[in-house]
Amino acid sequence: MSRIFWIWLIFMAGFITESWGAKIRIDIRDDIGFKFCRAGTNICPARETIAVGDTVEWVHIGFTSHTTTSDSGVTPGWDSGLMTTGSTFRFPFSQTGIFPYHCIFHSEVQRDTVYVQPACIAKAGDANGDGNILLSDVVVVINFLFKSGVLSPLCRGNANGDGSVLLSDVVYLVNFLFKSGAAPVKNNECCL
Ligand SMILES: [Ca+2]
Ligand SMILES: [Ca+2]
Repeated sequence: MSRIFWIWLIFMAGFITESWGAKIRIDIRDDIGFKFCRAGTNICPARETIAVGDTVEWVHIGFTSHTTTSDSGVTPGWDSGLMTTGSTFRFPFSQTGIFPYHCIFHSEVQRDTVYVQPACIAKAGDANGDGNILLSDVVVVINFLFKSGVLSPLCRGNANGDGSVLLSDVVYLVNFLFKSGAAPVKNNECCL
């Protein structure tokens, strides 16, 4: 393999890592009180719900000094340090969870929370990952349960959304396919 190919591959890998997830902007304001707001709106606090891998970018569009600082005990945490008009701070969220934060100068009133959900990478019930829910998916779940077959991610087989993959999911899928039963329930990263 040529050296140029490897350099290209490493470059592309870096590019893909860099572009993983969306960027969500939150405005830091003090014109309507000390607040964190959804970008370009008066929805404050922003209370943004994002997916794992997304990055929040705080943009200071106020006049006085602020920070975006995770509450004590929040892991992984962040602290922008002092921000002034026009400055920005980015933090990538790599774990699911609830992340409360505040401005250290106005912590009584300037508070917000980022809610991080699993990234959607699969579809519940589509056990073989081909995009459709068919009898072949039932077979995959049966193989997983009784023949050490592979099911990845596990939520693909959790058709009834109760948190585990059991025979009841096979029954659920069969009912969906042949008896007009309810559709598989979105769960965890199977939320497509
Ligand atoms: Ca399928
Ligand atoms: Ca289940």
